[in-house]
Amino acid sequence: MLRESSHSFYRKRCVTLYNKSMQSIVEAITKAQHIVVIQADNPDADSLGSALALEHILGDLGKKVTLYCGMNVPDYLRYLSGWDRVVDSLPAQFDASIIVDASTLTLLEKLGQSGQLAWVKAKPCVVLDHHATVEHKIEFTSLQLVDAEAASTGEIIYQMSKKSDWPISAIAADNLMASILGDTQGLTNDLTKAQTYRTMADLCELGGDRPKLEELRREYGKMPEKIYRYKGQLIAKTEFVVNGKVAIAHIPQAEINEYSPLYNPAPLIQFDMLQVRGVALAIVFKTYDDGRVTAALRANNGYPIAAKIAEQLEGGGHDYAAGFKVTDGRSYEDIKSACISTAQSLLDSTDIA
Ligand SMILES: [Mn+2]
Repeated sequence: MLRESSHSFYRKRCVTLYNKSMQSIVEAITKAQHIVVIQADNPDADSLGSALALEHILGDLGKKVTLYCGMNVPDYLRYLSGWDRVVDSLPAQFDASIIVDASTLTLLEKLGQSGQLAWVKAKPCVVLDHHATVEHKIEFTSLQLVDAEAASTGEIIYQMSKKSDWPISAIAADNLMASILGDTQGLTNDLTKAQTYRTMADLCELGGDRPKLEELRREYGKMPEKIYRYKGQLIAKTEFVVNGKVAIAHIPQAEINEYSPLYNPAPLIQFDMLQVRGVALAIVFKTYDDGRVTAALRANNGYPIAAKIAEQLEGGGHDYAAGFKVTDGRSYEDIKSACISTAQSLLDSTDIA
């Protein structure tokens, strides 16, 4: 009983704080005429969908909106029309900025390198994000709405627009849907809450068209026949080590040259590697003629070991998805053995559970 009421007191306090920060954010946006929407250096469907939705919503409010991202929009996201309006340099003049789907400085490196982060700091800057814990938190602005309960930044934008009576056109609804579907992997992962379905239902009523989005996404994900056959080759040479718990694929420079321009080879097979019975971890290595070795690590549910292995090789990431890049001349064989032995000891301790 006591726990119940102190919890509800805490919730109320959170909601009040949430509404207060939303209010000051809406005020800052209302005052600005030219707004820059900033995506971090790892654009995904949530950040791009959020940015495009804001472009439409704020544009319909009569504002000028510039979309910025320090990295190129990856090919697989180009089914979202408007991606080509994203530029990699800030305009000389703007009134305010909105950073979407990031609250860490680590992911704004490009902006830092270009010296343009100072321009952002000099004007009102809004942060809209849903990542609960981040390193190098943005501290130069207090206009932050970080809601870890939201499945995606698109959901936060939807709530804010609804509370502020901002118009959400059918195309803005499509973009918000894409942002939610991206982070929830099509409403299938545990970020998906009842509220997420409610938001999706509202977006449907506003004209969002999920079947059309899905069709476009699949169309852009299609591979040329040559890549389909290459996938077969990669599957045939996949190694299984540590009693079949670790799957390893290797892509040397010659294959990178031949196939990478057509399709990113790692995502081509990594999901399939994880679908092999008994596999806990899938590693895709790439080796380059200049001696560089990179790796993408993905782990199955129940084996939160990806980042721990990557960290051993000065990389990083999350429990289930991580990566590293070694440039100190160590051989591929050495790096592979180091990964296998770390994986082995981590899996030995995980298997107790
Ligand atoms: Mn996100």
